[in-house]
Amino acid sequence: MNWHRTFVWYAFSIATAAFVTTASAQYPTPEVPKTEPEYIAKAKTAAPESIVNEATIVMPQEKGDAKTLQTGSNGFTCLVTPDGTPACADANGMEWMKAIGAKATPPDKTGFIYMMAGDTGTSNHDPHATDKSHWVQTGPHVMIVGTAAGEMAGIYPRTLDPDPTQAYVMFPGTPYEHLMLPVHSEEHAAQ
Ligand SMILES: [Cu+2]
Repeated sequence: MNWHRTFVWYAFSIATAAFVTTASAQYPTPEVPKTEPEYIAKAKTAAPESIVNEATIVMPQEKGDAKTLQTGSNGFTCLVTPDGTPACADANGMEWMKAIGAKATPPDKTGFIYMMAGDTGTSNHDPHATDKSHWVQTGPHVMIVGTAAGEMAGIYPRTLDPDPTQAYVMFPGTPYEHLMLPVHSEEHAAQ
């Protein structure tokens, strides 16, 4: 996904009215379901059924806030990003995503995010890139973000052009570097 546009859109609490107007002109893409039942169904592909059934599901609205479509109890929030990637994040993961969107320093916390439907690709060298340089698209995966990811990143591949079928560091060397951990191979998916 394009992390800049994606997560600015989700920075509900800090988005200015002017920005939201700009963002909503570009997003969401047709990949984001328009109706609430379809949106919920797609958001639920982000994580195991037992997780999504107990998670909060939010749907961003035109004016920049989010409508809660399902109130959860397990601490996870599921959504469909504006480019169509289903994601479920814990509270720290949500804070981290909002920090990327705001181009702010991520909180000194460790978060976890499910993206078990895969993503739509991003520039790996800069979450705010507007081109497709060092483009990487990853299949079903989970992500460790924030403090612990920074500590762990030293033992994982840090190339700008990684093999996304293996664990790797996304956005290496930036404040937003995090671990991408594939969970489901294409071979298995085909079976
Ligand atoms: Cu991801």
